[in-house]
Amino acid sequence: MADRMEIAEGDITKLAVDAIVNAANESLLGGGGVDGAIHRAAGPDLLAECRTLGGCPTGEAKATKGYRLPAKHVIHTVGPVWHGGAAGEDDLLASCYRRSLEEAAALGCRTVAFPAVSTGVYRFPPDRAAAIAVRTVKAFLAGNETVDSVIFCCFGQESVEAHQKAMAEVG
Ligand code: AR6
Repeated sequence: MADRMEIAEGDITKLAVDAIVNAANESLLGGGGVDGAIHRAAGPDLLAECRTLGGCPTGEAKATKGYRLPAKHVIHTVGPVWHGGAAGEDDLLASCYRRSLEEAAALGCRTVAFPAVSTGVYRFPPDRAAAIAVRTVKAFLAGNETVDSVIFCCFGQESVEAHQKAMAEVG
């Protein structure tokens, strides 16, 4: 399984994969962080398609095309805001990864890249988030043959180290 999961550092908007995942908010109408970067790189047609989706609940995922991105599709997921860990945050974050992969598989995507959902503006602790991400992706890949490989696209060294640690423990 470890050979189907990989850590990369850098800007997810540059990756020529079948699908990149966006860490969006419930409106799906754009924002800062990776969401802002994806909308800037994809161009205005992405926002136009997002407007037709009617938002997205936390823990869920919805797909659009990639427009000007090198990625064919964008899977928009809404991570939980961190409220201390007793408000269902772990399960909601796991659901983001699982539901995003289900959407990607339904579109026939073989390569999927994730940012570290919820670990920016939404303040989810990076180590805890990385452990959930790696564990959930590993479990999904074990039961799915459409998605071949998943890239954890980390922005900054702290995120890289959190995912390396999680891979060593779980992967
Ligand atoms: N490529 C890869 N990762 C990135 C990039 C990039 N270009 N830019 C930032 N990151 P965040 P959240 C990392 O805040 O915590 C938005 O306004 C970043 O360093 O983007 O889920 C939405 O509209 C961090 O590790 O998402 C929502 O309102 C990770 O991506 C809200 O923020 C996630 O940080 C969602 O907050």
